[in-house]
Amino acid sequence: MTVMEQRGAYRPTPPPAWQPRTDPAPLLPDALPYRVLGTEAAAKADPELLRLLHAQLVRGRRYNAQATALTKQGRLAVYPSSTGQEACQVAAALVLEERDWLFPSYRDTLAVVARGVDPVEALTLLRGDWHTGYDPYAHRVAPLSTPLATQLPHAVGLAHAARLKGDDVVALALVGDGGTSEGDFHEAMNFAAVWQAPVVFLVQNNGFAISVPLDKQTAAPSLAHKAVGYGMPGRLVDGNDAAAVHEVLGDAVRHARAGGGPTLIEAVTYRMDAHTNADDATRYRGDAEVEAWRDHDPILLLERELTERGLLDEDGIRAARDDAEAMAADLRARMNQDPPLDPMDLFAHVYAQPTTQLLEQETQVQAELDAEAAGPEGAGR
Ligand SMILES: Cc1ncc(C[n+]2csc(CCOP(=O)(O)OP(=O)(O)O)c2C)c(N)n1
Repeated sequence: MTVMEQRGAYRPTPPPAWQPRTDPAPLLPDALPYRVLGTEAAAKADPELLRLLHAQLVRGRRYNAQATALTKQGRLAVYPSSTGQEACQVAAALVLEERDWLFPSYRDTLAVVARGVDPVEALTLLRGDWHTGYDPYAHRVAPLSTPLATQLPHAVGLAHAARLKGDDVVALALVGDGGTSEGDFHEAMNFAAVWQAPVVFLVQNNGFAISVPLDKQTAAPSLAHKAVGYGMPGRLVDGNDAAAVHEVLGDAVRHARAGGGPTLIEAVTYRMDAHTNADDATRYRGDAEVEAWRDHDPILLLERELTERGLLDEDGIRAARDDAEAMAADLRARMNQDPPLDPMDLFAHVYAQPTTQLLEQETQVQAELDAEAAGPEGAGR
């Protein structure tokens, strides 16, 4: 038979033994972000939880405002505000058990504080005083990560290790929309799904990676859809609806704890302030866009639900604001004190076994400090 005759006889058949490995349908996110507030689902929400969320949102908003003010007074080097994203921040902290771990990015100071870290300690890194600034083990909160998405593989590693050891621990990792374009995001997703690690990824899609809008960042139908390619469920939630974020995160944490593996959640929200106090957001977005989000403010949505259902009155709102003011006053007072700093601390906790170069630098800095302490007389000797 000639080659041409063979070709004529060829009938395409599927590759042997091929079949879909997983049915993708159950992994797909809903078409629209899941909502609770203002819908029938709100009737099922626990009133106590809603009131707690409200108090924490009000506190969180005040914390963001105070920290931003501290940058203007030169007390903080930089602050990436999460104003507008408080529902994600607070829900992330509240869904975790004490034994669980939170892996935040630089934007997530509020989640760190809501988890119980001292508000001043949570700002130490941003003040430029100290690595991390708090003890990660005390509240099981990893350091605020400035390199994008590097916290994600760390979260997967911790979750996987906990599972191997038989510890009933879940890791929750926070990342921005821009962070999902990083290689670390891919590696974390893949390992998490292959190992079925007890980890939950919360993407706060706040619209921008500094000045880069989402549509210049990804061609995916939604960030939640990215989950399907890795073989884990993707969920899409209204990130300004605190009750919805709390519910979706809670489901994912329980799923992970029960051995069901990871979930990727995209919370659709908006960064109301500039990227940081050092950024001018008017250069890349218009007022109309920002104004449209004011009607979908997380505190507004929750207050409306609570007051319409008679679960919160003026006194309750005032109490939440008073509590937030007291927290802000304390933060202001303590941040205005100059902490005693030892420059030699810079060299501590960098490596378990310091490198030769680090030891050389340490000796050099110590010598400079000694010369300074000795004054002009000692300097020449
Ligand atoms: C690996 C890495 N690349 C670049 C940067 C510079 N950088 C800091 S913030 C940022 C944008 C991140 O946007 P997104 O992930 O959406 O988070 P958001 O700031 O909106 O919370 C970039 C590119 C960085 N910190 N780390």
